[in-house]
Amino acid sequence: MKVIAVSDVHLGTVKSNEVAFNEFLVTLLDDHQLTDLVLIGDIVDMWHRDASGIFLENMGTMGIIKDLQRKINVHWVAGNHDYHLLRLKNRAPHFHYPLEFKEDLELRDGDHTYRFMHGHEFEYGSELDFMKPIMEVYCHVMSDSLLMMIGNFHSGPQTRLKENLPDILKRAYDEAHGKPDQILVFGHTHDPFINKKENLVNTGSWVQDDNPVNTYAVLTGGRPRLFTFGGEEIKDRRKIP
Ligand SMILES: [Mn+2]
Repeated sequence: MKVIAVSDVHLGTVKSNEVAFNEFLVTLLDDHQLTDLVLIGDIVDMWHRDASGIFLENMGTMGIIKDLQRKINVHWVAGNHDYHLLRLKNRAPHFHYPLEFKEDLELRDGDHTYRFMHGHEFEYGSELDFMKPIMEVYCHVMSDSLLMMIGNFHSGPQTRLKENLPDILKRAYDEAHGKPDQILVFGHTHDPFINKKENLVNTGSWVQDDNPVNTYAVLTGGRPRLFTFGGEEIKDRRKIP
């Protein structure tokens, strides 16, 4: 089993590195070891674009994802910016969506479990249930102009989340703690890392100005690795907490 996990492409926003992301997806078609691709949320950004039009605008990306589905398993875990996707599955079986969208996901690899969550859960904490309908509404009513009026939401997570990043990482650590055979993989913060214990992984982002950028995680045999597309492996390990 070889899993590649990626998050926070924010397709539909001006700063999305969609060309590089599409190139990356195409390279996966030639990876004959690869068994699973996990999209961990905020792949499309419905807070900036029309919630249905965004798929018409990104048919190229969706086409490559469909090509990948003929060869490997593709999973899509919803993030806060594409939370509306969870609503689609309620309409089945009358409508046949090309993917099943999930709130979280576990994949078993021998003695190890890989757990995937987008990570807004760790930002919202106890407010999560309160935020769920709000994330749904945001996917429908938000737009670039409205976000600009609100101000704060418009800035990228590396700016916006700076102050609560320690809290987010602490909650992620608590979620992963005491589960020796599990690796927790999340995104949302646009801050890619693997911790020293190698049981907590953040997949980073594909958004301009983030640094490092265009990052993805590879999971094989219960071991995570982090790479920059077209660049180097990120080998340093962060102490969390
Ligand atoms: Mn997010």
